[in-house]
Amino acid sequence: MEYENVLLQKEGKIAIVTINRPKALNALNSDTLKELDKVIDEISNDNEVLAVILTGAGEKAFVAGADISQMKDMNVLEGRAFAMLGNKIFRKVETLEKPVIAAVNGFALGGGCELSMACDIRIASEKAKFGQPEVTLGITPGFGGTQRLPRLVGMGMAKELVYSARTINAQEALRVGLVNRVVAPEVLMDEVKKLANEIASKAPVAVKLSKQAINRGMQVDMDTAVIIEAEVFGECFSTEDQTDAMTAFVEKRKLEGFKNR
Ligand code: DAK
Repeated sequence: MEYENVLLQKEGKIAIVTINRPKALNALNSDTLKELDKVIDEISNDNEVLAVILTGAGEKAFVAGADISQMKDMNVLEGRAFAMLGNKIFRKVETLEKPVIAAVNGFALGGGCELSMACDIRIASEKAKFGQPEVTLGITPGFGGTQRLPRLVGMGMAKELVYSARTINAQEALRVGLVNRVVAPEVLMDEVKKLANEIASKAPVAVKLSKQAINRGMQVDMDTAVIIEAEVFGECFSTEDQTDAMTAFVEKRKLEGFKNR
């Protein structure tokens, strides 16, 4: 399918999704969110894709936030509808049955920082900048910032960042645990593709179920969490991949590849 504000490319087992409004620093308006929704559905239904990379077009921005010029004149109902739309899509990214890596190439502010946090892993270029500037605009973070940021960096740091609206650079984001790694801008996509391919070479069902177990387990108490882990662990034994991989190990031979999706 053709999209205007979002690019979808496939490279082998990897899908690369690029938010493509570089003139507006890839700000998320409703049209872009709706396209992103469709792109995620397309990827979800594509059995060939085993890992996803999400990035922003151009040199400057990952996503500089929700589109302020569109939000400016929203009334209460429109604001709520916009928040519901964004939240639905970000949750879709978070629960997609394939790992999603954010390649943060520049500004990740407001809704952009929130979009990166809905991804499983964040790799930042040295030029990346993160922040939740909403309170400078008279609003609270609306796409999960008050919820995912404290889960990632802890409540104290999240409160400091949200209340002060301060923008932090990639090294500080690394220090507080917002990103996994910081790399030079010119190698960002290569590094992210390397990681995506590494993940895509593993048993897809086991990766998918690991994501599910981590996501579900983080929302509940430890007693419930270990039951979730046992459930998904058990499910792995319904796959040929588990039998094939363990047999190959015992027979001291290399497995040719995984079959199950
Ligand atoms: N929205 C719309 N346009 C944006 C934009 C944004 N978020 N960010 C940048 N642009 C546009 C600029 O208006 C400019 O357009 P032209 O003037 O060229 O037409 C173009 O991108 C280039 O930007 P600048 O000229 O400003 O570039 P600079 O290098 O000087 O500055 C900057 C870069 C990232 C520091 C600056 O653009 C900036 O401060 N941008 C705004 C960043 C920001 O505040 N982002 C957070 C937005 S608030 C909710 C749902 C969602 C949200 C909240 C509530 N509910 C419904 C409850 C989420 C909110 C947000 O994300």
